[in-house]
Amino acid sequence: MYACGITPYDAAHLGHAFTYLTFDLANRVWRDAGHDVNYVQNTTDIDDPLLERAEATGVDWRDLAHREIDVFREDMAALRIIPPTSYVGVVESVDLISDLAARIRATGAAYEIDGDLYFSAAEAPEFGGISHLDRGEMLELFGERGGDPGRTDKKDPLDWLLWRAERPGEPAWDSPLGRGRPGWHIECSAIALDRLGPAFDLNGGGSDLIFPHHEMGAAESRCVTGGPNAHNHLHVGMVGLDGEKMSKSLGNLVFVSKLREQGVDPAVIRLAMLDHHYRAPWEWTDAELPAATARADRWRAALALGAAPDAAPVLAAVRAALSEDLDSPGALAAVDAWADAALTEGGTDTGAPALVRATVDTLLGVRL
Ligand code: 5CA
Ligand code: ZN
Repeated sequence: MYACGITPYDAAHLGHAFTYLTFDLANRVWRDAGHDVNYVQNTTDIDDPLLERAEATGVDWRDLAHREIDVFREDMAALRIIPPTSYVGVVESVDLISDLAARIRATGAAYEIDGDLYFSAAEAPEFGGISHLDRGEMLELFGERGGDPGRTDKKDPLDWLLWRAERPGEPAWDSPLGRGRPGWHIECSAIALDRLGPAFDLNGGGSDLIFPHHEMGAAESRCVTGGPNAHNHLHVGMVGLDGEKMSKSLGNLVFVSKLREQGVDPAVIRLAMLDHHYRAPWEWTDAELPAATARADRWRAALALGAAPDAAPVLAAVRAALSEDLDSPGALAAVDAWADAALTEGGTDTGAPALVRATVDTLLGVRL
């Protein structure tokens, strides 16, 4: 599977964490089923927002990226998110990305404007098949999410950049397309194609990436393979704060690293996120941490008992919930029911606490 990784110009917020938690659940379910999971995640270590933040704060863009990548990986480890099989940066992949851009150009689906290479949306069969938006919605989202619908010398406002010719003061690399740097979408289609091949099992990220990112990336991949990039797409609902999507550009952020600094137990942060189903957007509020802390306390008390009700049904219920579209709230409810019964009615199974502990640790990633 492939999950779109961070653009490392700021620390990871709860929205990022929720997206990677969702992929972590998929990873755990597959591993539990005995599969060998090849999980690839990119790092957008060169892009406009990173260069802008580096410029604004007087830091070298490479130093900024390295610093934020380190914090991100510490946060993910604290949240017990199993690392991908490979993290792949864009800077280390420039050759492979420019190679895909050159292959696309060779098919005739791309054209040049002053050294910038554009994918022609008119040359993308099945364009729209992932996002199902009308053209007006596409144009609006394209403008909001890194596209350039206002560039008037393109054939179609929706045509997107594959390769950006060198600009003064911007980093650039030599390539068959001239000196420049990759456009955004092609980094993911090139890295996924290289590491996972065509038609891998699961591609995704947050729902803000459905359009344009995943639609355009899929078109690039289809252009050279003739088929879908992935059999399934997973998009995680946006986590919001105060009525807005939590986003680095809006600045309404709750950082995982800040919560950790404040002494919040990462298992509690994880439990708070698990109480939301990945498909639905939700809001982080001040009620999240107290509720998750109370749940962790109840579970810990039940796990500390010498004997408790039989735990085999808990394991079965957690597996069943997760296999039903990663229903993490349903999985928590199954453990709640067991903990409540253990604490109020007691039980006779001396092995039960250990089995529940292992279930919660392995399948939900919560170590208590
Ligand atoms: N580097 C690109 C993907 S190639 C990117 O979108 N980076 S990011 O840092 O902006 O986001 C990293 C991941 O977190 C993406 O999968 C994105 O969809 C997801 N994400 C961003 N904001 C939120 C949010 N508020 N709620 C849930 N997921 C989010
Ligand atoms: Zn991506």
